[in-house]
Amino acid sequence: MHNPPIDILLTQPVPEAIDAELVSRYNVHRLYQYEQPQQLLAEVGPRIRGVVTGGAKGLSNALMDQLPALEIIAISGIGTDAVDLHHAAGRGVQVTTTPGVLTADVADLAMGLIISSLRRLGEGERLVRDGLWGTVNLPLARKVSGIELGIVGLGEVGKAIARRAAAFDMAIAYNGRREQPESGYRYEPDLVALARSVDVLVVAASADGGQVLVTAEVLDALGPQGYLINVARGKLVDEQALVDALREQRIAGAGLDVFVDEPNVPPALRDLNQVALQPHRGSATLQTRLEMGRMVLNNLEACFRGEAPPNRVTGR
Ligand code: 8YV
Repeated sequence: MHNPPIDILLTQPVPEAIDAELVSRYNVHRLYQYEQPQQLLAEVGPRIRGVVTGGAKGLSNALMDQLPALEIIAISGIGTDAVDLHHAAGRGVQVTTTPGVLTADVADLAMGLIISSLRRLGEGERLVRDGLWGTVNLPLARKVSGIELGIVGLGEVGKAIARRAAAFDMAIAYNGRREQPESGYRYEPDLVALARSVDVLVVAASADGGQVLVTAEVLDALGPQGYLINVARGKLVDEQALVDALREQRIAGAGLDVFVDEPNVPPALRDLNQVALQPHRGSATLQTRLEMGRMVLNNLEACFRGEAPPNRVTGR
């Protein structure tokens, strides 16, 4: 335990072992346990020196400004789009992430969503669970191996998806801010053209730019035999356009782990059989969340020792 004690705020749960380690070092306040968070913030807000949050959860400017002693926002994740980095820098607050350790998990889930949506695994499971096997015939599915795969964003996660896809004999192309000839994959600078040329489009891009990448035009280019997979951020896709394209069968299906307004998923998406759905589970394995938690601990400790945290995105 630091002396004098250091107060930190958790905006979402962390694995038990990480929570226990945090408790052994700091005064831990769990904001997510309060139905009236302002009650906690009024009491401890002025003392909070560190926040632990998720990539999707982030930290609003309003909440950041209720923490005058804040020194670090330690994100358990890689996305920084839910933190205003400019505002944090203006406050002298360091922001850290947990790069590298969740790449495999997110890529694995992307492959899972590709297989689940093309092979209609959800529909098959529901049919068996509902006791309808033998009375209801499931339509034939879409072959996975050998498809044309388009990756939106060939970052670490995008490259990991490509490596996995190659093992399924997929032909791989990508779109992104810059060409990466060393990758050996086909680069398509125009996202609409990429969508038109592939069977499955996987969104693996950073949302730090803030813009919608997958528009109605991209979805129409993907076409009635095409599938959209998203393991990045819901805000990268025009969600209403996606719902309309699915409903009107202008695309064949989707596999989605992220949504615009989590945890609120549009009923239209939940009702569609040809959509595989997951509640933002990209990095949600015990092994990976423990590794992320250990990186969070290292970032916090470095900051409170007055050193540059190893995974600093911005800061002093
Ligand atoms: C996080 C994420 O792991 O890494 C990110 O940016 O969105 C997630 O996969 C999740 O927010 C838990 O911290």
